[in-house]
Amino acid sequence: MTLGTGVGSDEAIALAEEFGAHNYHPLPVVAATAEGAWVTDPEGNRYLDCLAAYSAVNFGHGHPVLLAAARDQLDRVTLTSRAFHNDRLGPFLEALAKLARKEMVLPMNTGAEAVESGIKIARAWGYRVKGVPDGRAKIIVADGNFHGRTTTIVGFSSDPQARDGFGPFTPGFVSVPYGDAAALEAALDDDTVAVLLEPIQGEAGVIVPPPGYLAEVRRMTAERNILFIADEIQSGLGRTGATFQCDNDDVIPDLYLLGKALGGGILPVSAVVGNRDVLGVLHPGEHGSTFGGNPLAAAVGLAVVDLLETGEYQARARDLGEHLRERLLALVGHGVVAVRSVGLWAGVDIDPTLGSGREVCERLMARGVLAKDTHGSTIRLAPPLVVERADLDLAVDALAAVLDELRASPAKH
Ligand code: IF1
Repeated sequence: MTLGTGVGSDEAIALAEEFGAHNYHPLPVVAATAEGAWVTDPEGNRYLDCLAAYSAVNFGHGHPVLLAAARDQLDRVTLTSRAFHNDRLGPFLEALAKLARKEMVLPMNTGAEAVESGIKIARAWGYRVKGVPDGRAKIIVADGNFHGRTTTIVGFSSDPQARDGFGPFTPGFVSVPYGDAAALEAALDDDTVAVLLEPIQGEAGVIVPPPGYLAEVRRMTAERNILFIADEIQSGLGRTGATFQCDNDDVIPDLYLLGKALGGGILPVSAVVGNRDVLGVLHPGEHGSTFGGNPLAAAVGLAVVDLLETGEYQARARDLGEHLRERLLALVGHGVVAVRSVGLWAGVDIDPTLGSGREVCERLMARGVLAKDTHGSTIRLAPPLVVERADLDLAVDALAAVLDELRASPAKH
């Protein structure tokens, strides 16, 4: 028996397998409906979502306020392109700029587009404001970065799986060890226009830099008239217990790159947020996007900003994140090697002799919990910020049970 009008799980998987490019290896679970932190498959089985679409579903599946904003706008106007104005974009841009304590917003769609836009803006600013000779702009990035999947972005990735086979790549990027302020400072020179960093590296395994690192990056870039660009596409919008992860370090970057949760888990919405002295370098016709700033995205984005202005989701991430951290730390020595967490975002290193992250996630799925491995034996836990405390306990209890299972009989690698 299947719910609604979708196909059953087996058919859904078979069709995706036959007709879809194999650029993913999904867990064998099929979402048919979802609400809050829970996903239901076509046969009615329920799973606790501890991935939240890599932090794009911070406000939970089917948030009533966000759905209402989307439903209302669907009956008004959804897309005209930026060749004309619409009555939703201005209020969204104003609200987002104020949330970030900045002056201007460039609205885009996906995270990678925001990153690419940030790169173009930094280069244009370097040539037109800083005075770097044309073609010489250099951007410093960090080893272990993940900023998206375009050929320019994977070109400065240190992950062979992300970059091999996709060259030739865009020049003008230098990668330094993440968290090493001295190495970063040594890489800065007169042609450096920006430093692009994730305040916490997500795909690398929720890697939290040493205390003071971001403040050091802010100091050295400000001293040298270099832009500090914070990629908060995954770390931002409540996930780490603050509006932006940079807030937790009392750091204000020149540009915030935002995405994922900005679209409320409904549609792609991303943005570059900064001040006029940087974003003002763009002139009409120099950059754009068919869907960027469309009225449907703006209506949902404004509703997301309104939710963030309450501070409720940031507080939940802080308070519940403390509980999650305590529970996970109790597993260290019982199959867990290390835990890194800020707010409701945790990287958990499993003892590799017990099994891979994938193996652990497959067994969690069998216990009704959905999570995603990053690399090797690290799993990432990032439930929607609306998750209940009891559900967090359910997830950690399931992880403990899986680890007990594996310790009793380690998975065959
Ligand atoms: C996939 C990873 C996470 C991001 C940061 C920019 C982007 C992302 C910090 C690009 C996107 C997504 C992409 C998705 C899986 C997921 C991911 F595993 F790929 F690395 F979250 F860690 N900056 N991350 O995390 O945003 O263009 O996707 O909207 O590509 O498999 P996007």
